Amino acid sequence: MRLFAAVLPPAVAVDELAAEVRELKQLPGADGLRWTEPAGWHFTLAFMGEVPEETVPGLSERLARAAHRTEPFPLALHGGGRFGDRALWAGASGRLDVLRRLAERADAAARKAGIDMDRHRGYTPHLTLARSRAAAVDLRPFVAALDGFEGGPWTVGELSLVRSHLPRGGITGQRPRYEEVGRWPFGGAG
Ligand code: 2AM
Repeated sequence: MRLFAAVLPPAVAVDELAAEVRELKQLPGADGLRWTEPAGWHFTLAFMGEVPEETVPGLSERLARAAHRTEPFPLALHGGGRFGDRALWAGASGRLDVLRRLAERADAAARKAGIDMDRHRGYTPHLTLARSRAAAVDLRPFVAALDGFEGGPWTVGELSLVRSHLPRGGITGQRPRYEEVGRWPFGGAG
């Protein structure tokens, strides 16, 4: 099954961002983008790709340990950015250092569970809002519009393992469906 570890924002944060995204969708070019659904919004920590069923218990055990070693930390949705003209995303503020450490721990957990992880080129905390369709859309005005966006902070207290169900037959416009298959609380501070 296709899996990734993630931090899921709480409903209040999702609602704030959804209101912001409604504004973004009024901008020229918005129709040329494939927007992600609020119900699936997440900050990816480590993408594992296809993982055999028998690997999941060991992976879960190691992710539980990674979570236990992490202290709860504040995070807020903040501004945005883009990956070239391919993807538009919302960024974060708060303890990005702890988020980054958590991403490293999730990556290490997956490796120790025997999953062949890509060598990552630096971790960019991001929540993907839209991807371009075939024709490139200039994403700069969208990033500029997100510039002043600051959601309310929340305390991240758990790590999630999410399964991605890809759309059948790659039908254009269809999005993957995400299903949380595991969740582990962080350990105490320190
Ligand atoms: P993205 O949002 O930047 O596309 C589920 O696919 C999540 O895993 C997405 O948030 C996606 O990031 C992330 N991811 C990281 N590497 C990936 C890869 N090689 N293929 C698909 N998704 C990947």
